[in-house]
Amino acid sequence: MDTATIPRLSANEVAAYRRDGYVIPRWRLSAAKLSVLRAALDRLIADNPEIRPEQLISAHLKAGPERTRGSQAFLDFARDPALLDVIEQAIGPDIILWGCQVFCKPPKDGMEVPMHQDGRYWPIRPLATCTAWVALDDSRPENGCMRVVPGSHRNGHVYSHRKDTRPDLALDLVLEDGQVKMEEARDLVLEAGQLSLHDVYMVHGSNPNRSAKRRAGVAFRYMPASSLFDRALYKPQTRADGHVVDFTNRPIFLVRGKDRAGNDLAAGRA
Ligand SMILES: O=C(O)CCC(=O)C(=O)O
Repeated sequence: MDTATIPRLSANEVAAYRRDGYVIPRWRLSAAKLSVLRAALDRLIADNPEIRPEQLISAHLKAGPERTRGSQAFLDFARDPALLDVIEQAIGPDIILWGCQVFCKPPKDGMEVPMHQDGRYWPIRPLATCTAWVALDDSRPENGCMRVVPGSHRNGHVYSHRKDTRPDLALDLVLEDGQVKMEEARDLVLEAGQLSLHDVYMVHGSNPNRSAKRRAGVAFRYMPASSLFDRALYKPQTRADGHVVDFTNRPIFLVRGKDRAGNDLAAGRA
């Protein structure tokens, strides 16, 4: 089924997203769309040999403050009207695409993504985002699929995280123990071309990839344009491994509706 014919989320899917903080919708990308994104992934990896493939931040920007030499194909897909219809059901009609990260775990040494809440990292107030995580490879427990704690978003609370700069972690903030029932974590098993949606408060992460199969996904970050992408909240950061995050100068895109919060939509444009 092509994205042009993607049905909107069913009432049950919307209810599951609200209840659990994530959902795997029924639909999937067409083989053609998937192969465009997989080709973009191959180019992205070839063009960015100095960046770990789990840390390809701003993969949709050809050139940006975060060093990645990205691909227009990701930006084009992020604007697909049928995908936006789905996102609209999650966060409403005014939508800003503010991020796009590739998390590609190579075979054998794919990094762990420690359990975390996205909201701990992001300069969005009020805090809100729906991530569409598109599987570019089959994503299973053996190759480090995402793991989620259903319902952990429900009280809209950002739990405490500790800094952990081990080089084999793709992110450096880890949820402190004892706040969320980790024994309730579930694997998000996806075939290439399927996707999951998750809420900014939901606790999630993924194990290292020790298998012989690559596990790649691309995460598109959408916020309601009633929230502010507050560029002054966090200074640009370069981690010890050279991985750069710069919210100050990152371009963001109004992809549907109107900006309602005075967002700076011109910053970072060439
Ligand atoms: O790809 C992964 O394993 C983790 C992705 C993630 O943390 C995210 O999209 O917020």
